[in-house]
Amino acid sequence: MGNTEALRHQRQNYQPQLPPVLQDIEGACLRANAEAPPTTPLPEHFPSTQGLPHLQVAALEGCSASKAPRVGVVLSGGQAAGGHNVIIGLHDALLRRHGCVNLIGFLGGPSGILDNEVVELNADVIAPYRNQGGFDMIGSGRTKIESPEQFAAAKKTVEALQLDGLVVIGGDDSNTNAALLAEYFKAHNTPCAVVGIPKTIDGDLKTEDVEISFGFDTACRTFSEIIGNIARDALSAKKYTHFIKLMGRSASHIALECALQTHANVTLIGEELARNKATLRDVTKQIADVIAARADAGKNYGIVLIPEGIIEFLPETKLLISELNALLAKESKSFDALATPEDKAAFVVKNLSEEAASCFKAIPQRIQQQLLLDRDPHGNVQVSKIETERLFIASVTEELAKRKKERTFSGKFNAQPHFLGYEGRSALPTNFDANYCYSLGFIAALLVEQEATGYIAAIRNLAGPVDEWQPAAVPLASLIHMETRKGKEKPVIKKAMVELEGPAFKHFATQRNQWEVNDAYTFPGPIQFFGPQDVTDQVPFSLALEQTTPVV
Ligand code: FBP
Repeated sequence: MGNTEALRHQRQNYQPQLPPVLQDIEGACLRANAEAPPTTPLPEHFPSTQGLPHLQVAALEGCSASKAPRVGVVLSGGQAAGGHNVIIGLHDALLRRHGCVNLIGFLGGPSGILDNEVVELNADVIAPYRNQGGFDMIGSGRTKIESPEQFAAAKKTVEALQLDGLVVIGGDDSNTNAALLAEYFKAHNTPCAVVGIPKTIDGDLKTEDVEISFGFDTACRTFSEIIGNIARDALSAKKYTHFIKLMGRSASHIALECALQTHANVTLIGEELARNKATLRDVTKQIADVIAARADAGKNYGIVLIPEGIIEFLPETKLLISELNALLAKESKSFDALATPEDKAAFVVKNLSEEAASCFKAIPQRIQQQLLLDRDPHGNVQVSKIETERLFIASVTEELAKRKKERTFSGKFNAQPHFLGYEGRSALPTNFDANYCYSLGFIAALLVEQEATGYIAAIRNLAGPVDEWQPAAVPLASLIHMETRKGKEKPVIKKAMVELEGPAFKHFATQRNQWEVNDAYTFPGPIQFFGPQDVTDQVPFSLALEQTTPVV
């Protein structure tokens, strides 16, 4: 019988690559980066942690380890491949610098901090997770540490555990939390350094200094493999147009990266549609035009990529969602008391503005129900659960039927819906994510040991070979700006959206016309761990383009 775990075991033996300055972790130090002056846009929110310098990891004469720190680590939010390697990097760096490790993991995400639920992370516990996907070593969660009581509970826990450092592995919101916790601990004389690590498959935690979040590469490569397989099937069967929704929340980074990797016929980019003030009707027409042009060329098949957050960008669906959120928050009692889905639909139609109600009535019943029933604990529409791929299949079917009647479309249209998300979040990390995460763990170990609180670990020049990576740390407070969240102004890390003037989008924009009717699909195949380096050690195409490396 074969060994179904053979690859997993081989991966456990992979030794992640480190940039030179981290290879010699025993002699590594942090020093201020003179070229990046300290900036704190909102000093009033960070009186104790404002004005911190940007840091670089360097090998300095006479640099040596100080006392072995006691460190807690937490995984926060959705899974992203490589999280285990951050923890293992942290462990290995502490061991190499101090000869011993005092590392504990908070169970189930930030709630583990509030409830002081922990597990000791020693060499035996972490060993099975080397270079493995998922967050199952300690679990994750979406609890936010926001209220004064929660901050006080976090302080109580780190004091009870005598932690010198807390490493928060999370996305924009979790790193905002890390910035606020660092400030709170400093202001309350709790000597625990809080360090953030950029995690999320969505790719929306990104700045000039934080080039990419981990997990994005593995997720996009997994999705692109599947899209390539579907494209090959479409080319063979020649009878389906596949509508593929891709996870990624509001930003369309994943859709853009997958488009660059697979050359799908149509890829919607939410940020572009918003800039063009495109309506549902415009997008339907755009997709139908490509399907009709392909049909004229004898191609009754194709691939359409749809980012998860698209309906937040189209004016009428955006208005509908915001009115629904407000209405159902205000009228939750009367709404919940209604017995049937039909009664609920009638109730909202009666209470929405004319514009929002007509948008609601125009969308398929199945999607109407999702808008009304799949709501988060705050009562808001769960945008990620809306089957936009089916929404567009319905609207394009209608449009093409109309064109058929008018004799402007004579092709065939058979659609297949897909949703890619969970398939890519916990896959075996690519070499890029495995190396990146292991290195981030090393940087976090240095930051905690040197009491550098309020920083996010980062690496510059990530599109280059690992030998040329430049480990660094960026003050979290320098990334914070004010934003309206649930009707209140809050200091938060800004979500990075697709930059329409950036090289990745511009490259896509110059190529996409050729991908519409030509069958220019590329077939990336599965992530590879063995073989030539140009196959195993690829970097995300959008990152390469941003760092002016050509992609093919
Ligand atoms: P994070 O922002 O926490 O990294 O979440 C990533 C993500 O995969 C999103 O793309 C997606 O919308 C969301 O998680 C789904 O999360 P859940 O499975 O908890 O509903």
